[in-house]
Amino acid sequence: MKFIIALSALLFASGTALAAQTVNRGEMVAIPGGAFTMGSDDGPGDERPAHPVPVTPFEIDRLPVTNARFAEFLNAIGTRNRNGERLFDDDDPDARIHQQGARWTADRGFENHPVVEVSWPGARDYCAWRGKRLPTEAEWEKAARGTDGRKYPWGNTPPQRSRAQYGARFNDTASADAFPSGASPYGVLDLAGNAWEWVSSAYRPYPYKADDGREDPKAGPVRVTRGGGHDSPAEEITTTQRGRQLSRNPRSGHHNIGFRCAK
Ligand SMILES: [Ca+2]
Ligand SMILES: [Ca+2]
Repeated sequence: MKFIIALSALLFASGTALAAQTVNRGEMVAIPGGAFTMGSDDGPGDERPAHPVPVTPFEIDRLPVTNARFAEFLNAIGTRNRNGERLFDDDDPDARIHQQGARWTADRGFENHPVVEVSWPGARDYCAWRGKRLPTEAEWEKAARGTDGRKYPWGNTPPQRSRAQYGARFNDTASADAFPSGASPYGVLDLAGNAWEWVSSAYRPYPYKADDGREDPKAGPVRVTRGGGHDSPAEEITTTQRGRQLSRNPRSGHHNIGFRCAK
């Protein structure tokens, strides 16, 4: 009897701990400051070497920006900004937001999928419109892997389809909130797979240095994308992958690139 009481107390306690981890349903997640291990020693050349990088505390969106959320921006701002930069490839057959009458509306069934076909200026302007900004490459990676150098947001076990959308057909995106078991140590979702994610950083060799010009908004032209997409193979959805094989002209949108915001 004593054993049963002790066991149920234990189960209750672990259930409570689990609830505390998953109960935070806020839009943004606070990531503590401090150094973390960025890059890897055994991945592609552009991920090397693994090196400590400090970050200051920041918040990041729990989920990637969805088609429904981006439609609100298109209704307020349009598909080009004041400088004439193209924000969204509305004429691309891979876009999942269309005009119904005068209103931009997410395609039925795709409301909660990550938005794609947004250019890098479109991602930057969207975040500013929400009072946020794009995460840096270092911030994205810390939000994804924490401080223990893990290979995937959930740990080091190889990807399974229950944790992320990858290895799927062209344009076969999933709901942004479909993979709770793919959460990072901080509870950030859908980092691996589904849509690659624009970050603020220009694509430059490591070591990552925030003050060497790569965070200059005019630097570039090529920007880093992170996390891998729905049509990526398993080896591309690591926390360290920098999207080197990907076509990612920042002035255009792409069928497998979305983004999320930080502040
Ligand atoms: Ca992603
Ligand atoms: Ca396009």
